[in-house]
Amino acid sequence: MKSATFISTDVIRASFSSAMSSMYRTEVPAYGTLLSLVTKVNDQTLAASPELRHRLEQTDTLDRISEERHGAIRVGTPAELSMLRRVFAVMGMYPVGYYDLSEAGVPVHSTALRPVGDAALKINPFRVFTSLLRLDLIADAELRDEARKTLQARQIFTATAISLVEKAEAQGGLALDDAALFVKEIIESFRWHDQASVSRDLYRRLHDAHRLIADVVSFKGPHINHLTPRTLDIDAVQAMMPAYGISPKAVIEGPPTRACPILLRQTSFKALEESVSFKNDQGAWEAGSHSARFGEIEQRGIALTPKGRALYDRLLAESRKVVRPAPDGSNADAYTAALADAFNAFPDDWDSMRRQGLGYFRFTPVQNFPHTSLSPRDASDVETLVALGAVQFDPIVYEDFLPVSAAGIFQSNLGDDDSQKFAASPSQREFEADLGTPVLDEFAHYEGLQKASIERCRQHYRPVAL
Ligand code: OOG
Ligand code: NI
Repeated sequence: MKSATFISTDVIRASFSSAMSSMYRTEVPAYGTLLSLVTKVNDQTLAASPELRHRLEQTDTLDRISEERHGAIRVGTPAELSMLRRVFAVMGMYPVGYYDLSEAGVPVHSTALRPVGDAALKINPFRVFTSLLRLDLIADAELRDEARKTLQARQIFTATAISLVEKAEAQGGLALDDAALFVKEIIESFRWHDQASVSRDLYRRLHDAHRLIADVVSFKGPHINHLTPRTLDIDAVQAMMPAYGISPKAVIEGPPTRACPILLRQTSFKALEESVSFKNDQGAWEAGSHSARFGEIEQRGIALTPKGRALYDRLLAESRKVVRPAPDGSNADAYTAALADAFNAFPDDWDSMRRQGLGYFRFTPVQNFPHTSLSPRDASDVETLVALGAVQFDPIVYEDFLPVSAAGIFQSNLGDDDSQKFAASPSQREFEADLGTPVLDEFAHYEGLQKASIERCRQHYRPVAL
């Protein structure tokens, strides 16, 4: 009864996603350019492929494409991370997956805060790649202490935002006015601040330890560092970017171009050098610069099963043994060719992928199929239902991230001079303790979606008891 007056978490998330997008368009105009380019390419792709349009319409997912994006933020302390988890829960976003980036030379570990479940994803799939800085990976103890003290002294959320999170938790949701205020206040945490909160000297020392450490520690808050629209044809957008005045990174991360896209392909443009200022000993502001914010696009394909993912990982590793993409793009063509070559071993049609158990699918009853032609035995077996044309299957979209791609995106924005290496030290238990909850296992989640769709088909064709 009381809950009827609360705004749905999906609506709060959609409103937040749209507010973030307008803020970022104002802050980073190239993001706006990228958005128009993506919209144009998506429209062209849909016009050229009525079949794709039809499939997206049928699965009720056409509308989400143009709305779709992800963002990324980096926080500095366990307290910030756990508060973020509570903030995002108000918008129906929960931690899925654990990503250890230390292995790739980036001193963070991460999760995706995102909606789970079919209904929520259809309404708005906005997700945030959320990283926690690993101060334990800073070798210099003195610098580590200074960084920790600086982070402990900041408050990244407004007092109103915190009280609204507490209110939402206590009463189980937010009413209209509170929800609008919540979005307005939370946006403040992700805004860009060009006045650093550390001295130029400390900034330089943090930067020497790792550019990312300087980015997280030196500012008032965890500015959103990119927002990523989803394109239906990433090769086309990549090729058109230069004509729009944007220069993309050398190669697209992830799998090669395919008829049936798998997982995730991503590319980005380099972080911009931005003016910032540092306070000197006399209390006056002095000009400096920092590069943090960039643009990215992605194309999403089918979520793979552990078997499919193992095949993907193996083929990617094989191709990288032949050619490793150089950051300057000098061997981009050779890399693309080696990647395509390795992935010849990955079936490129939905039927084979389903039959070989490589990807997750959503099964739905075909409209107007005559129930009477089915025996109870046929009706209980989804493969038989598929063979008889009673059930159709559509790929379940991969909603998560890829550590190798994420590392490529991080690296393309860190510059090629970054020689610092960290020992690989995955630490999921510690991350979950800092977050305040375990992360959801992505495979279990996709498996659950597939199973539920099979169950709905069985129910649909269940013989009616006489
Ligand atoms: C996050 C990089 C990872 C992606 O799309 O894989 C990411 C960051 O730079 O903070 O966003
Ligand atoms: Ni990203």
